[in-house]
Amino acid sequence: MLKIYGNRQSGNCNKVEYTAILVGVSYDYQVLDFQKDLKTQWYLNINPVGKMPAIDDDGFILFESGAICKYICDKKSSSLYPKELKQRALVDQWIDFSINHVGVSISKVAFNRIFAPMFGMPVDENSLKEGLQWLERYLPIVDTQLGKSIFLAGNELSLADITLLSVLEYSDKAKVELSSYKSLTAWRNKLLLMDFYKKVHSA
Ligand SMILES: N[C@@H](CCC(=O)N[C@@H](CS)C(=O)NCC(=O)O)C(=O)O
Repeated sequence: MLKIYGNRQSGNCNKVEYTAILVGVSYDYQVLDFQKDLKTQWYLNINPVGKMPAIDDDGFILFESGAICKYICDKKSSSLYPKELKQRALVDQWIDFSINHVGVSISKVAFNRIFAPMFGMPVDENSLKEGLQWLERYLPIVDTQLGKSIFLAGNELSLADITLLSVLEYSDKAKVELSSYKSLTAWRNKLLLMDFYKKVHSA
């Protein structure tokens, strides 16, 4: 059976679990402790980077959440990651944009507003400001797109939506104001009510 190594405090780990639920694959979830497990030899043998998530699919080991999600979708021939060339390219475009632009910006804000204070580390005001400025540039792009189609890469739910949703996982705690982005907020509220999301967040 597919084994997922992760922790439900992590957006990247949740993205993998959302995908597993949506494609209908059975899995065994091994909860990892951020402090105790990641740099142990047994886990470094699974993911030499010492980060989560990772999977073990009957001996096939994989790390990097994006690669894992695509593997799970393709294994189940799921339309969540479409096969058709151009539709897949659009899904990949929004996955990459969500991670490399929205995600990187939110990480700067989340680090300085949540994790630095939590771990007694200095807050980098410049990095925080930069993250917020970048979000002002990038969030309107997804908001506009979600005003044109029901989901991010068209009118079907795809891995692009799951990726953006997981990138936004810390937005509330990091006090990133999304309410002015009407289409994005309506899209997110719809996903938050779906069974896959509720299942992970009630586990
Ligand atoms: N690019 C990696 C990022 C993995 C990552 O940064 N994981 C975080 C949790 S979201 C982690 O394990 N952090 C603990 C650490 O760096 O010690 C992926 O998408 O899987």
